[in-house]
Amino acid sequence: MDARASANAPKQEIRLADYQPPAFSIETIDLVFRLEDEVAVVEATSNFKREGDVRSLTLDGGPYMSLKRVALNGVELGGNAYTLNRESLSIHEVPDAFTLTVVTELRPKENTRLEGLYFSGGNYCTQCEAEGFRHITYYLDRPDVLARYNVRIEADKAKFPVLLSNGNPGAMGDLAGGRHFAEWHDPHPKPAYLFAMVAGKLGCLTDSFTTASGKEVTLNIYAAEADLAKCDYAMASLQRSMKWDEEVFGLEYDLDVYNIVAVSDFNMGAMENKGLNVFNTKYVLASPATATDADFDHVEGVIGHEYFHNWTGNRVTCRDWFQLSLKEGLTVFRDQEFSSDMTSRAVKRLDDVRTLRMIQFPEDGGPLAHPVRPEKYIEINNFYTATVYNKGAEVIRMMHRLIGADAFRRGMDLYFERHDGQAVTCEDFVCAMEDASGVDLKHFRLWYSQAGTPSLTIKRERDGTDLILKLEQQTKATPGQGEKKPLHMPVLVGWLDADGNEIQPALEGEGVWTEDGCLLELTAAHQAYRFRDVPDGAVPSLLRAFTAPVSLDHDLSPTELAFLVKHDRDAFARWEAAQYMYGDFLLACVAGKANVKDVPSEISTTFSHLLKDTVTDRALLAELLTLPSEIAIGQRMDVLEPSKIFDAREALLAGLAKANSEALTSLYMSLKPGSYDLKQESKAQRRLRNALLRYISQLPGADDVLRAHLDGADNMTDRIAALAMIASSDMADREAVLEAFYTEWQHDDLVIDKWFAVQGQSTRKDAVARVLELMQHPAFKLANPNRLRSLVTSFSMLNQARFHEADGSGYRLLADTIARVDKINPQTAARLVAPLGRWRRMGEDRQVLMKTALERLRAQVESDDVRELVDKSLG
Ligand code: B3K
Ligand code: ZN
Repeated sequence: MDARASANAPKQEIRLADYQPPAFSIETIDLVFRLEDEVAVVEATSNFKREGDVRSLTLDGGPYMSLKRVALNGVELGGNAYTLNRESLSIHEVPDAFTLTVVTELRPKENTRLEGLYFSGGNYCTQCEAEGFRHITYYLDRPDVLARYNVRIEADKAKFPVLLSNGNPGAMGDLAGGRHFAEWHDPHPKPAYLFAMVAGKLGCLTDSFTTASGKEVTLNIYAAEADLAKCDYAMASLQRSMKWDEEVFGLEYDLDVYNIVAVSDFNMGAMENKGLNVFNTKYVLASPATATDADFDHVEGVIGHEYFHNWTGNRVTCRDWFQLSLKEGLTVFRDQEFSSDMTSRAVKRLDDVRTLRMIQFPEDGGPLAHPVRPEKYIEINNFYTATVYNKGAEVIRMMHRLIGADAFRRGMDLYFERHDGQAVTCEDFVCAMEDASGVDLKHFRLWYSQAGTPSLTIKRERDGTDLILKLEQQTKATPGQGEKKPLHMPVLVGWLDADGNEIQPALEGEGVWTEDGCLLELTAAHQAYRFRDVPDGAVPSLLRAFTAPVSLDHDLSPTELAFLVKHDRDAFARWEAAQYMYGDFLLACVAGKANVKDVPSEISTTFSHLLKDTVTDRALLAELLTLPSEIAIGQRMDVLEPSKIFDAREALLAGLAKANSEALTSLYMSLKPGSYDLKQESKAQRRLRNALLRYISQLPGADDVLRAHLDGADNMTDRIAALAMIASSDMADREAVLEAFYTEWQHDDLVIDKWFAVQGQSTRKDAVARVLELMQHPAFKLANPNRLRSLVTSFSMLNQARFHEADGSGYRLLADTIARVDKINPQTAARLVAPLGRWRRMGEDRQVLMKTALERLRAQVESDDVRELVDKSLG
């Protein structure tokens, strides 16, 4: 009974409009896993109840498992009682209520897709979201079928001493032949995508957390024995997350134990399986010697994210996968808030906005654009996107801003009161917010269904003593959505008088002054706001805190931008003003309208002023001194010219370095690190010192400074900052330095990932050849997603100048790699496609080269995952 042989027809498109509730419900499922050397036998016994008007039961399945047995109410079914296809098993006639036993056989060691049950580093683990469970057994693999799970795992005791599944532990004991078993019971009904099972030889770090209501929860982090020393930060982050969710949202943990397992082969960051999170090692393991400050922050953020899913995702889940942002947008919002409270709110906000602009804006402006709640898909795994996650979080953030923090909390309470234990829709969430706040969000809902980044233009008009802000919004057509409507968005603005003091001129019209500024609610395509008695020389601070995910255009002059960089009390707006100030000049240089050697006085004065600033938080200062990324600059151009952008940016960097060499060097010297710790101030100091190093790397004698920075470092943040600059430099012993780094760290996968990444991002002219050469390196593993991304994604997403090499070699490299990875791991291959799809943004020559690469790839594609994205990219 092997379904593998049947035809492999491309998957059909699935539409939100076609949603039908399930025809059967499942009360409980008992799963027995018998893990052998080469195979895993899975016996699944479920209690079904008919809910709809159908006679037959159709279960989801997949081509990689063999069906061994089917029994209904204990009676084995013959082949004529069911139909087995590549992707389903249909039992022809079933009673209203019955028990079905399905036995399947799997080959986890052959599973390189890392979906379903697979083997990583000698351990068995699972990944079921979105549709991995159907590769373990035939089942109703959809998020609106919630069942209670009882799991029994049997395996060799010496090879797999640790046996884990969801929920609370039950019986365990020895079996004949050196084997043992463990049972797990999850009292909370859940969809199959939240199922998890792990069997392995793992070390364990144990601690505990006492909930607000006094229940003690055991916390375990499982990892390879040698990595246990690197799990402390993850454990502390978990405890902080649990406390934060109680304090901020009144949400407590609901099982006796919370288990986390770190595995090194993982498609994504981590997975929120009920009571048993499976994590990519990248987001668990961290030590000062091996992890950067950013890594520590990511560990805290992802640990928090998965923990917060326990309520937003697990207790209340999604009705169907179109509602993915219901859990992901909301949980990203929650993890962002958590990190803001743990670190610096101001810097966290600009980091998040930068990510949004680097990844989501290009997605929204290209062939893969889709709404936060998509309307159709072929492969759901292709929709775990920055739009669903990050723009989804911005949508939640806008609601939070529009109804206010207190009403938002009441809305969350109401949401859980209404929907605990249910599978619901984005609409249900918005309704709870509406009902709790009394605010009408009818128009606001459009953010869920309309794709594309709106452009917002704000212009000023003087009228006597009044100042009118004229707002205009517009969203360009996206694939399949020609007509766009104006959106309902919060726009926070402030006013500064000529001395830089915050003023609050009276507003005539819709809007209200709050602590942070004046909150305008834009709902129409054009809207004007009249501010009374605005003194001469006053400057508006626009879109403070980035209250809406839009691309902003305004009429602020370079002098006004420089003024805002100096005086605005809104950290985000200060940074934004700096970005515009540098960016406007760089764009003029690229367009040939300015000479990069003639740095405008606003920029040079502001830059040297910042170098003397002793008040501003150092992490923010680092960001104010950093030029906008090539991607950010490119987004403001109609036709992208990567090499011109790169050259202009490098030249401005060098120019600023030269003009401020003394100030840069003395500030750098004054920031000599003390003994290493992870306090906010210390992290901020490293961030500033490394930002300065980037300028200093342009000065004569830089080689010695870079080498000293690297050799003198007692932490990975400083080490990798220097190594990245060395990898892009012409330093004579560059190769020797890189080689020595490799030799020193070759035992540590996550550090070697960084070693690949800095070379993937090297802006040296030989970058493409280098990446190709590194793909032959013994430590490069195409099948390991972390390793693959460290080299190839670093190159294709971040190394703009070299990826867009005029001879098309960067495009060929990427397309060939995708074709190879497609045969191993389609999900991960699909995540590499996006950069090639942006050909419409390029000049004609590059358009041709990119399309040729895509077409070549199209001819080799085997998976639905990659095919869906390549087809959309070709348009
Ligand atoms: N929910 C998982 C993502 C699963 C991805 C499936 N392709 C991680 C997260 O967002 O928390
Ligand atoms: Zn998530």
